[in-house]
Amino acid sequence: MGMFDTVSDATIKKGECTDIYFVRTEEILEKERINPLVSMEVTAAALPDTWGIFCGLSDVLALLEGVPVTVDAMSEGTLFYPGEPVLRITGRYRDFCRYETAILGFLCHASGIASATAHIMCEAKGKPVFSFGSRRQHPSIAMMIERAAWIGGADGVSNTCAPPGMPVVGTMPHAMVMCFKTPEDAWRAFDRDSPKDVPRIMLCDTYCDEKTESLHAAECGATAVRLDTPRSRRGNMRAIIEEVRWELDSHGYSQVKIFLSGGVTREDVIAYRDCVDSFGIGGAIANAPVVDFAMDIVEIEGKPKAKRGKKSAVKQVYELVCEKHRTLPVGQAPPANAVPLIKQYITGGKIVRQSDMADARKRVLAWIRRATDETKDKNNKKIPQKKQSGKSSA
Ligand code: PCP
Repeated sequence: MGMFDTVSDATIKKGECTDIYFVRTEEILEKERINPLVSMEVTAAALPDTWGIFCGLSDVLALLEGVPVTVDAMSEGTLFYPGEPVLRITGRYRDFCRYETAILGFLCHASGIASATAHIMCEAKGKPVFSFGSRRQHPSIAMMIERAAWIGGADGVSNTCAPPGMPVVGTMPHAMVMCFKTPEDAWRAFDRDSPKDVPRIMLCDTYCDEKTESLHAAECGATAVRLDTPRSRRGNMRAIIEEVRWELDSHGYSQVKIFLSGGVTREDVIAYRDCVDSFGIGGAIANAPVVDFAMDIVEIEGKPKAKRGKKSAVKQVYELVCEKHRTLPVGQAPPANAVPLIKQYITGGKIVRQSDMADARKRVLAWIRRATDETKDKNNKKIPQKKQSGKSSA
């Protein structure tokens, strides 16, 4: 037993963090001398949104390295739709049956966080969003949360245990403000003592009205004010934000930005993206609903076979230029210019391709850009065109 209520890496790697029915299945199949060659695919029958972002493969590769199986998968950061296989394992069933629990756990959780982040980023329309939610989950998985949020397109993360390669950012807690005699003392100390590259974002809701504290913070050198207004005080958050903006502008602080945090949801991002400069989001990222992936046999001894509700045969998913993805059985010719999305990552227990976090993020950022441009185009098309009649209707 470790110090905390967590399962060790070694236990997970041995396949000992599993559902009991897999252990019993292994024993029964062994006694009966049954160990068929199977292909199993991971799919989500439904998603909370129209699309999801595939994430968590790097942990699956670490788990299955050395297990005599072949693993084909979409790259991390790939957009997927319900029903599409995102990962396939081929091997003797008894050799990997006990790993299903951990495999699904890795993929369901990380993909849930990456998907929620990507949807939020699409709605933010270019306004920076930071992942502040590692405190909403067990600390032992903070690295996974921040990695998935980064792959999903977040502009930075707050936990110091984030994997290398992403900005670790933060402002100041209410507790720090309260350790000083006045908020002004706290803001001045923050400005005095913080490294030069730390943005001077001052928390402005500890004791007084946001407008009053924001003006005082601006006088103390704030480059941005963080509004983390408690629920009990949020009569009309938009009115509060607009009032803060108005007063900052009219007192000569138009360069001071507004940073919103505290229970911010995707709906809040849509509601306030026009009047807020950046967002700090905790629960809506870290507590995102998991993707309901399932892992099912689709072939036994090279022959298509599936339970009801699932499509048999090993499949490839293709990206097409002018339509959504298309899923076809492996071996069936794809349409011209179709790009296969499933690649081999493990061959006979050996990792033959690594999953790269930076590449995964690039894929998601390209999609967010595309989705944002498509919305812009749609909105532009909605603007009624003036008739070229030569007459003006004043
Ligand atoms: C925390 C942090 C962010 C919150 C949590 C993000 O606020 O400062 O604003 O998580 P959420 O989106 O799930 O709310 P507090 O709990 O007020 O903590 P502190 O006073 O330390 O800022």
